[in-house]
Amino acid sequence: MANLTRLSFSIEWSLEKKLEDLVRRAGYNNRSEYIRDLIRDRLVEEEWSGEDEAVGTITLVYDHHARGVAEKLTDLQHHHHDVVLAATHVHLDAKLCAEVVICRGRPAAIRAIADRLRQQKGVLHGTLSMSSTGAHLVG
Ligand code: NI
Repeated sequence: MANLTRLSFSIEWSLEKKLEDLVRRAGYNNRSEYIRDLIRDRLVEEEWSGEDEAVGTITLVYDHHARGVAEKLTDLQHHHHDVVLAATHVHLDAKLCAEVVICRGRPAAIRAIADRLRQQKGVLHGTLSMSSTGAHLVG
């Protein structure tokens, strides 16, 4: 890996034990890798809490027998076609469906779409996972 620098810092002994547990449980080979990823996670958080563009994945589980729910979810996605990039539908069983909606845009816009989708009657569960477009993570 290019451009590595070696850091030295102090933490409480008890905190170091917890760090070792976290590194081991997460399956990392060493602390450096783990801490690098922690920093990247934090940078991603900072990025999508601002005005920058983000990538968001909305996962919905719904009962397609609920009156009009499938049409309503599709209508909402068409209404926000500038932010919604793609959607994948999975028939989980005879009654339940999962839909994964991938978005790209301002974090506030993605959050608003996720909220509208999961508020619909018939939607049993909805999650939003936000990530970076990666622009600030390279170089
Ligand atoms: Ni279905």
